[in-house]
Amino acid sequence: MSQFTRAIVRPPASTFSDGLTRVDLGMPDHNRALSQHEQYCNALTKCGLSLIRLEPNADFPDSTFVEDTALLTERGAVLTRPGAEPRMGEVAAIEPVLREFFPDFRRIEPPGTVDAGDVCEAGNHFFIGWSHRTNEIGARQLASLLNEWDYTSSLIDIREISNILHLKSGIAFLGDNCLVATDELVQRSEFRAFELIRVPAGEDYAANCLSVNGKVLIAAGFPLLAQQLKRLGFDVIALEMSEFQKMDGGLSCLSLRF
Ligand code: CIR
Repeated sequence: MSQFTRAIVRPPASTFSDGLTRVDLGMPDHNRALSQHEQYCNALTKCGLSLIRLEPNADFPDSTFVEDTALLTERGAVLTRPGAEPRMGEVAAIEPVLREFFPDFRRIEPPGTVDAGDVCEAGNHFFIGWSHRTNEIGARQLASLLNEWDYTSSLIDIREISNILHLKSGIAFLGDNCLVATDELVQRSEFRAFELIRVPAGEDYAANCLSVNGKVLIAAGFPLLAQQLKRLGFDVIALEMSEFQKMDGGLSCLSLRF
């Protein structure tokens, strides 16, 4: 599992509530979102990361979900091409930052689309979700870039799973061959080689947890999964995520770690 030293974050802009969402949980409160974002930043700092804090970008309501715009690995970085038209411009806004830290970054080219929320790193293997955002062409482009860097990958078709936006809305890799997965994903043969932690019924949103330098960030309000992880010896930090959940986003989406 990668050790991280830095993370790129961008607070939710004033236009946050104009972003895309498929869930029906009401309008997010901007001030509450800002405060939840700040707590998230504090948690990353507690995990030993120094933060690269970008300015809020009101032109792109979903731009706080920085994870979708790039895939950062120890061997190289890829600028993605988000699958939702209103989000495509976010990559131009992240490109200068990426260039600073990964001068030789690669790109997903049209007509490929990839949201990096669909990409789950599991050691030297990457699971790439084929979703309604990441298309097959984009997924295969990414697989071939990863292959150049001696990573393996597999494509996971999640188009029929209606309650998740991205692959990582339903799975998370916690290191040590351990994968958290929702009911729909836990039985998939692609994950057979892993020790699987099944997300308890009613707690699917918590599947998008985030392992950072030996700690696991998890959304607050999902006690069963939190207890299960603690019992297994994980050092859990619970964070309020209600306002981001309203906009279909989870913990991993709020940062780019490297
Ligand atoms: C969207 O629909 O694109 C945003 N409202 C949420 C993106 C969440 N990103 C992620 O799960 N990686």
